[in-house]
Amino acid sequence: MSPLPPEHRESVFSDLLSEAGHLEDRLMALDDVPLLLVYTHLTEDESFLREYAPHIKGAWAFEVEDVPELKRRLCKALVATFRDYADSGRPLPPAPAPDLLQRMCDASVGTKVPSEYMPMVLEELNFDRTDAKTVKWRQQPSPEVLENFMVVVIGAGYSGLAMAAKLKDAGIPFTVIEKNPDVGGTWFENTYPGVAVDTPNHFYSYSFRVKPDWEHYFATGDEIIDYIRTCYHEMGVADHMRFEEEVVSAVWDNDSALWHVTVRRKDGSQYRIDANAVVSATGLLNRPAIPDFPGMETFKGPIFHSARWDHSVDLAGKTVVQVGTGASGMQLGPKVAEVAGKLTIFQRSPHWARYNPLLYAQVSDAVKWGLANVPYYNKWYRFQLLWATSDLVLPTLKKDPDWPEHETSLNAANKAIREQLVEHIRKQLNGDEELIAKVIPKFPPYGKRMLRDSNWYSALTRDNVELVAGTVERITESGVVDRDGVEHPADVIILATGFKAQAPLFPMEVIGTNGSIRDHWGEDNPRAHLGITVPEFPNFFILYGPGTNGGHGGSAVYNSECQVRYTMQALREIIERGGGAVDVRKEPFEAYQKLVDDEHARLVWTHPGVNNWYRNKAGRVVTNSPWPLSKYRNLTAEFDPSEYDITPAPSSAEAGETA
Ligand code: N01
Repeated sequence: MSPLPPEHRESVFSDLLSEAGHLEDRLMALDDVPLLLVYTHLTEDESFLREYAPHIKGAWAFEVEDVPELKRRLCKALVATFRDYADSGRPLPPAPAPDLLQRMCDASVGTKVPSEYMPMVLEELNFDRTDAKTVKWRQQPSPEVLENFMVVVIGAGYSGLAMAAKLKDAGIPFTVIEKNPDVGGTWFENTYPGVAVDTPNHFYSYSFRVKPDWEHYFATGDEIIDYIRTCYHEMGVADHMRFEEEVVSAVWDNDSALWHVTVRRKDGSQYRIDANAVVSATGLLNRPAIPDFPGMETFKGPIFHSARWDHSVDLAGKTVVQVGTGASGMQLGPKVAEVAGKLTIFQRSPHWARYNPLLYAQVSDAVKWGLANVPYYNKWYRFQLLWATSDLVLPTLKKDPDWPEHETSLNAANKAIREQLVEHIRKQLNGDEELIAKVIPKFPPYGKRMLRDSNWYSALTRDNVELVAGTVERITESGVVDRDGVEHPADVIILATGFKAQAPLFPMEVIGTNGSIRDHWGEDNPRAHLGITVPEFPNFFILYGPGTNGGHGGSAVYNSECQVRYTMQALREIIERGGGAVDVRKEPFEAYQKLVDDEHARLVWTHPGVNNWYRNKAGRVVTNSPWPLSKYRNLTAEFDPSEYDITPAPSSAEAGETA
């Protein structure tokens, strides 16, 4: 079991003080800002906040100036505060009052945090332990009503498991169908060398299962999958899982108000579950996009996609060609370069990548101790990350219509980011002008997903690495031909070519009251109300659905928790009415699409100089959310029944299973 968070331990202060003379030194090893916020929170004394403010240049720990004397005084004051709490037996305070909270947030990240952000901060950090993200019954339904209800969840990745946890807490019967033999979704499937998160894991994790002892700030794939498995076991949902089974289709039956969900077992046989509601948690990036290069079938060696890594292929000493330089390509390329004899990388177009000194840093035992033992430290650290990785960036992604350098940047702040990125590239590539010219994108920063420099640029300077600009012309028996007709020999070809992100739910057949979801969405135009519901698909909910990918940053886990809460509220609405169906009306649905499209028109992903996987053939951004996290949170915080047609349950409907 995970250890109890410090806020839940009655003897927390006396335990800390039993560290005797060491406590102050132990605190000195922690990050300044979370300590500062803990102190301000526990005492309401803002003097340290004021003293520190000029030294805090940004929201990352490395953006705080080194001020050892000030920190020593802060740590002494904290020890005295802990003693005071221990002696008086006072409980921990609830959330800071609104004005103080605002000042704490502003000072701690070195900039003004919009006041709209505060409800989200309070909810996420859950100081008063109200757990506002958990949906509670307004009228407890009878056991019979609950017993006769059934939800099918498709997928056991991050989102599907969050849904499972909340369904279990509410006592709603459910079954999770997972095509893989284990939980984890994308983190189960992506096992390429170097796979890791690029969002800090202390934030890219469930708000209701905070882990204080992460080994890294940016966890490796192994560490993430371990976390997901631990959560899964602690959630106690194993009895609800069906692994190695795949949903083939879901067909809505109006008469019974049930979804007929056809499931295929590993042996190919099929069975049907009749469910009141279906929650799709199939993810966005799980169907590899395999290019159809001429001659591909003639290649004699192994060829595989980054998300289907063939671990039986030993790359040591081999001549490898890698196609693609997106998030996967940038992580795996430097690792392959370490073992391959030669690595040739095909870069169709360059990506931007930001340097972060914490990317490969290990969390020290001292910091792990602080996260596990100092009350509220973990929470304030999470706030810093929440801000640093998400909404801080979004304003820099808005097009300034009067900006003269609009081809390469969007506004002054975006240009400043561009200059930082270029400077970093120049430093890394040691004045190799030819290479520098190849890797600097012409489009503004963030036009494609902003990547992290995972030793990418330094790998490009290795003697055994060659970067080929442009796409693949064709593949031969023994190599890959570039646009200039030059053949690059290959023993192995790795396709880091991304995913079919514009056809969510594929290849499932989903049929609502008026045809298939494919007819509604066409080949590449998925749309959903708040990214979750689609008119004429009653009681069908999508997690990580259209228009919910966080292009500017943030955490997909955060967004999916918002969607889970909304879905739980919709289910509450249905169940408390004794069953039936909710179907989003076309007017609010269309109004929301317009809001999203109008906002995207102002943002970087519709910049004419960018090609990215966010836009469909018609140029519409279909995958990304244009909203700050706080706005998406506000939009989804309350399920609004007036936006839905609600029909009562037919008298004879019965959920169940048929062979
Ligand atoms: O895929 P991508 P990815 N010929 O689509 C190129 C998440 N993720 O798997 O840029 C030649 O970004 C394509 O070229 P271009 C994250 O959300 C997260 O890397 O389109 N080249 C590009 O270089 C990410 O955004 C992590 O011109 C072709 C590359 O292949 C998303 O997954 C790690 C081509 C595809 O890049 C997808 O990332 C990994 C062709 N026909 C992934 N087709 C984390 O760190 C495509 N390309 C959390």
